[in-house]
Amino acid sequence: MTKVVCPGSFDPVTNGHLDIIGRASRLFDEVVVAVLVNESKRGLFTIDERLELLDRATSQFPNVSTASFNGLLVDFCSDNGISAIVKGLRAVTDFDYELQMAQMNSSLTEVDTLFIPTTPEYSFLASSLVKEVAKHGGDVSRLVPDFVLTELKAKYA
Ligand code: COD
Repeated sequence: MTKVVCPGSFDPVTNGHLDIIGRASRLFDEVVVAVLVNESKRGLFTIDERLELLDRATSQFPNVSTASFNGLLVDFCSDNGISAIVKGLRAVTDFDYELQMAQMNSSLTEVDTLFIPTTPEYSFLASSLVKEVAKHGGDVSRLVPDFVLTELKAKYA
Protein backbone atom coordinates (compact mmCIF):
# COMPACT_ATOMS: atom_id res chain seq x y z
CA MET A 1 0.00 0.00 0.00
CA THR A 2 1.56 3.32 -1.09
CA LYS A 3 0.87 6.33 1.09
CA VAL A 4 2.07 9.73 -0.15
CA VAL A 5 1.87 13.33 1.03
CA CYS A 6 0.95 16.48 -0.91
CA PRO A 7 2.40 19.22 1.31
CA GLY A 8 1.86 22.96 1.08
CA SER A 9 0.62 26.20 2.57
CA PHE A 10 -2.81 26.01 0.87
CA ASP A 11 -3.61 29.63 1.79
CA PRO A 12 -6.14 28.98 0.27
CA VAL A 13 -6.54 25.79 -1.77
CA THR A 14 -6.86 26.49 -5.53
CA ASN A 15 -7.98 24.47 -8.54
CA GLY A 16 -4.26 24.03 -9.35
CA HIS A 17 -3.71 22.26 -6.02
CA LEU A 18 -6.84 20.14 -6.56
CA ASP A 19 -5.64 19.07 -10.00
CA ILE A 20 -2.42 17.69 -8.47
CA ILE A 21 -4.19 16.13 -5.46
CA GLY A 22 -6.79 14.45 -7.70
CA ARG A 23 -4.16 13.02 -10.03
CA ALA A 24 -2.11 11.76 -7.05
CA SER A 25 -5.26 10.11 -5.65
CA ARG A 26 -5.60 8.10 -8.87
CA LEU A 27 -1.96 6.99 -8.78
CA PHE A 28 -1.53 6.07 -5.09
CA ASP A 29 -3.52 4.11 -2.48
CA GLU A 30 -3.61 6.88 0.10
CA VAL A 31 -2.89 10.62 -0.12
CA VAL A 32 -2.43 12.91 2.88
CA VAL A 33 -2.71 16.63 2.13
CA ALA A 34 -0.56 18.28 4.80
CA VAL A 35 -0.66 21.98 5.70
CA LEU A 36 2.54 23.48 7.10
CA VAL A 37 2.05 25.38 10.36
CA ASN A 38 4.51 28.24 9.82
CA GLU A 39 4.72 30.31 13.03
CA SER A 40 6.78 33.05 11.35
CA LYS A 41 4.37 33.62 8.45
CA ARG A 42 0.80 34.67 9.14
CA GLY A 43 -1.47 33.73 6.28
CA LEU A 44 -4.82 35.12 5.19
CA PHE A 45 -6.59 31.97 6.42
CA THR A 46 -5.88 30.30 9.76
CA ILE A 47 -4.67 26.70 9.72
CA ASP A 48 -8.13 25.52 10.83
CA GLU A 49 -9.80 27.49 8.05
CA ARG A 50 -7.37 26.07 5.46
CA LEU A 51 -8.04 22.53 6.70
CA GLU A 52 -11.79 23.08 6.59
CA LEU A 53 -11.61 24.33 2.99
CA LEU A 54 -9.31 21.44 2.04
CA ASP A 55 -11.67 18.91 3.66
CA ARG A 56 -14.56 20.23 1.58
CA ALA A 57 -12.49 20.43 -1.59
CA THR A 58 -11.07 16.90 -1.29
CA SER A 59 -14.27 15.15 -0.15
CA GLN A 60 -14.69 14.09 -3.81
CA PHE A 61 -11.58 11.84 -3.45
CA PRO A 62 -12.23 8.86 -1.13
CA ASN A 63 -8.55 8.05 -0.47
CA VAL A 64 -7.49 11.62 0.46
CA SER A 65 -7.23 12.90 4.04
CA THR A 66 -5.92 16.17 5.50
CA ALA A 67 -3.55 17.03 8.34
CA SER A 68 -1.30 19.83 9.57
CA PHE A 69 2.34 19.57 10.56
CA ASN A 70 5.09 21.54 12.32
CA GLY A 71 8.79 21.26 11.62
CA LEU A 72 10.36 19.09 8.97
CA LEU A 73 8.26 17.41 6.30
CA VAL A 74 10.50 14.33 6.37
CA ASP A 75 9.71 13.88 10.10
CA PHE A 76 5.98 14.08 9.31
CA CYS A 77 6.57 11.38 6.65
CA SER A 78 8.45 9.08 9.07
CA ASP A 79 5.83 9.54 11.81
CA ASN A 80 2.97 8.70 9.44
CA GLY A 81 4.37 5.84 7.33
CA ILE A 82 4.57 8.02 4.20
CA SER A 83 6.96 6.81 1.51
CA ALA A 84 6.92 9.67 -0.99
CA ILE A 85 6.26 13.40 -1.35
CA VAL A 86 4.17 14.52 -4.34
CA LYS A 87 4.60 18.05 -5.65
CA GLY A 88 3.15 19.98 -8.57
CA LEU A 89 5.47 21.71 -11.04
CA ARG A 90 4.29 24.82 -12.83
CA ALA A 91 7.41 26.16 -14.52
CA VAL A 92 11.20 26.03 -14.55
CA THR A 93 11.23 28.53 -11.71
CA ASP A 94 9.39 25.97 -9.53
CA PHE A 95 11.80 23.27 -10.63
CA ASP A 96 14.97 24.98 -9.34
CA TYR A 97 13.59 25.39 -5.84
CA GLU A 98 11.72 22.08 -5.76
CA LEU A 99 14.79 20.13 -6.91
CA GLN A 100 16.83 21.64 -4.08
CA MET A 101 14.16 20.72 -1.50
CA ALA A 102 13.76 17.21 -2.95
CA GLN A 103 17.50 16.58 -2.73
CA MET A 104 17.71 17.97 0.80
CA ASN A 105 14.74 15.82 1.87
CA SER A 106 16.20 12.65 0.37
CA SER A 107 19.56 13.37 2.01
CA LEU A 108 17.83 13.63 5.40
CA THR A 109 15.83 10.40 5.03
CA GLU A 110 15.04 8.07 2.19
CA VAL A 111 11.78 9.79 1.30
CA ASP A 112 11.65 10.49 -2.43
CA THR A 113 9.86 13.38 -4.14
CA LEU A 114 7.74 12.81 -7.24
CA PHE A 115 6.71 15.68 -9.50
CA ILE A 116 3.45 15.97 -11.42
CA PRO A 117 3.43 18.63 -14.16
CA THR A 118 0.62 21.14 -13.91
CA THR A 119 -2.29 21.06 -16.30
CA PRO A 120 -1.53 23.98 -18.70
CA GLU A 121 -4.69 25.91 -17.76
CA TYR A 122 -3.38 26.16 -14.18
CA SER A 123 0.28 26.84 -14.93
CA PHE A 124 0.04 30.50 -13.85
CA LEU A 125 -2.04 29.77 -10.77
CA ALA A 126 -0.73 30.40 -7.24
CA SER A 127 -2.56 31.13 -3.96
CA SER A 128 -0.63 34.40 -3.61
CA LEU A 129 -1.88 35.69 -6.99
CA VAL A 130 -5.44 34.56 -6.26
CA LYS A 131 -5.36 36.59 -3.02
CA GLU A 132 -3.92 39.66 -4.72
CA VAL A 133 -6.53 39.61 -7.51
CA ALA A 134 -9.40 38.88 -5.09
CA LYS A 135 -8.27 41.66 -2.75
CA HIS A 136 -8.70 44.19 -5.52
CA GLY A 137 -12.06 42.83 -6.63
CA GLY A 138 -10.83 40.83 -9.66
CA ASP A 139 -12.61 37.70 -10.85
CA VAL A 140 -11.01 34.47 -9.55
CA SER A 141 -14.14 32.34 -9.90
CA ARG A 142 -12.51 29.95 -12.42
CA LEU A 143 -9.47 29.45 -10.22
CA VAL A 144 -10.89 28.28 -6.88
CA PRO A 145 -13.88 26.18 -5.74
CA ASP A 146 -17.12 28.15 -5.12
CA PHE A 147 -16.91 27.92 -1.33
CA VAL A 148 -13.31 29.23 -1.37
CA LEU A 149 -14.49 32.16 -3.48
CA THR A 150 -17.18 32.92 -0.87
CA GLU A 151 -14.60 32.87 1.94
CA LEU A 152 -12.18 35.07 -0.03
CA LYS A 153 -14.93 37.63 -0.61
CA ALA A 154 -15.75 37.56 3.12
CA LYS A 155 -12.08 38.14 4.06
CA TYR A 156 -11.79 41.14 1.77
CA ALA A 157 -15.27 42.59 2.36
N1 COD B 1 -0.33 23.70 -10.50
C1 COD B 1 0.38 22.66 -10.01
N2 COD B 1 0.89 22.60 -8.78
C2 COD B 1 0.66 23.64 -7.98
C3 COD B 1 -0.08 24.77 -8.38
C4 COD B 1 -0.58 24.77 -9.71
N3 COD B 1 -1.24 25.83 -10.20
N4 COD B 1 -0.13 25.64 -7.35
C5 COD B 1 0.56 25.08 -6.35
N5 COD B 1 1.03 23.88 -6.72
C6 COD B 1 1.83 22.94 -5.96
C7 COD B 1 3.17 23.55 -5.57
O1 COD B 1 4.10 23.35 -6.55
C8 COD B 1 3.46 22.80 -4.30
O2 COD B 1 4.02 21.55 -4.65
C9 COD B 1 2.08 22.53 -3.68
O3 COD B 1 1.15 22.69 -4.75
C10 COD B 1 1.74 23.48 -2.54
O4 COD B 1 1.80 24.82 -2.97
P1 COD B 1 1.66 26.01 -1.89
O5 COD B 1 2.03 27.26 -2.59
O6 COD B 1 0.35 25.93 -1.22
O7 COD B 1 2.70 25.62 -0.79
P2 COD B 1 4.25 25.99 -0.59
O8 COD B 1 4.99 25.90 -1.89
O9 COD B 1 4.32 27.27 0.15
O10 COD B 1 4.71 24.78 0.38
C11 COD B 1 6.03 24.64 0.75
C12 COD B 1 6.20 23.48 1.74
C13 COD B 1 5.29 23.64 2.94
C14 COD B 1 5.83 22.18 1.03
C15 COD B 1 7.70 23.48 2.15
O11 COD B 1 8.07 24.75 2.60
C16 COD B 1 8.00 22.46 3.24
O12 COD B 1 8.06 21.27 2.95
N6 COD B 1 8.16 22.93 4.48
C17 COD B 1 8.35 22.09 5.64
C18 COD B 1 9.66 22.39 6.37
C19 COD B 1 10.78 21.55 5.79
O13 COD B 1 10.74 20.34 5.78
N7 COD B 1 11.79 22.27 5.28
C20 COD B 1 12.95 21.67 4.65
C21 COD B 1 12.73 21.61 3.16
S1 COD B 1 14.13 20.96 2.35
